[in-house]
Amino acid sequence: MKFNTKTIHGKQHPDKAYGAVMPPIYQTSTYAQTTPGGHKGFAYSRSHNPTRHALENAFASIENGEFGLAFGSGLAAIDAVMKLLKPGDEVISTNDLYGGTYRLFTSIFEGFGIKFHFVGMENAANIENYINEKTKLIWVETPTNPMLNIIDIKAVALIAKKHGVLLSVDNTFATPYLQQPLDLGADIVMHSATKYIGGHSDLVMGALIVKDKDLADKLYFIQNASGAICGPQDSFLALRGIKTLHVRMQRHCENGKAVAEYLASHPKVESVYWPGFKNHLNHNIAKTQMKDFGGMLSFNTKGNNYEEAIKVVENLKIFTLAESLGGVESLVGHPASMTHASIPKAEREKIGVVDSLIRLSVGIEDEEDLINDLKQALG
Ligand code: P1T
Repeated sequence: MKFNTKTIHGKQHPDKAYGAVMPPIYQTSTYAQTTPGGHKGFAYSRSHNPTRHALENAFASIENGEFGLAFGSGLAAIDAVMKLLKPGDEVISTNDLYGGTYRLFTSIFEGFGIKFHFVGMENAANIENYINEKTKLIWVETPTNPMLNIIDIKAVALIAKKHGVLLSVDNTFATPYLQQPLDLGADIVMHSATKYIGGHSDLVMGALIVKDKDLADKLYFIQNASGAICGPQDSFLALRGIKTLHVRMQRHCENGKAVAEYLASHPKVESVYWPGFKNHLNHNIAKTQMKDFGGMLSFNTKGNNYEEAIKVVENLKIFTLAESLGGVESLVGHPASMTHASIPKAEREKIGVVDSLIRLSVGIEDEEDLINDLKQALG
């Protein structure tokens, strides 16, 4: 089965009870047993729920994995991965990543004795400088949030394998429509399904997908033991979102390209960060590992002026000023004060998240309307 067909049919079957084509929302916490342990595979909804189960199968299918796990948020999914570790273990992470992931690593897991190295991975070989016998996990976000850096997943996977270290890839920005990290050698794929997977800004959810049974068992144990699952209603919405992922992504990519090119040609714009540009540092890697370049981009106005940036984000009318990304509607964000505010200023400025940076999640509206909106806001 090819990707577009998988989004609709992958590991999906009509419901056993009445043949419903979409799995019903099994809004139940528990299931009748005929004798202790005598149930139909579902005992309690933290452990298993049929609607969530259908979604978890869809996650596995679209990422070319064997096992999918759904969580109450992207951060809950990351939290589960970190619980594979023990005090004293070390993690090597991309230095440009979602502010909430950075906060979880530094404010929660550092306190539990796990050490994090935040490293520029645009040249994958740099990772080797930080590997030692305590290294247990490499955490990669690509494209990165918000600088749209590209990391060579295949090259990082070779390093991870060589040293017997797990590789987890946050695939939120790309989605499996653009890249499938398990096929490139990653052990775990993670999603904030809140974003493109859900696609309609109406749910908060996380996902993990793996191929290996032992790893799946460990993560399932954590999912059930810690309990950060998502509910059946949200599972239904995410499953519905997946069925149109490929058509939405195609339009996000087309509009992303049009907006990136418009901004790059605008006299008031200083720099545009988008992996589709030939002069993007890892454009050639993006071209090889991704099908297209996505709908996310960031930019600075001339003079890198904070007040100017705030004026632009306030003036936009179709782009809504809001946290999050990946929905059908275009959003604009100011990373320094919003999504990345939990990263200390000195740290975020080292990687380009300056006070004048503006991030766009380009939606699937008409391209001309989006460009006209940017024109009036910059004017
Ligand atoms: O918000 P949540 O579903 O918990 O997902 C966290 C997360 C993880 N990874 C990436 C790459 C993300 O972008 C996010 C969430 N990001 C935003 C809310 C944002 O506006 O960037």
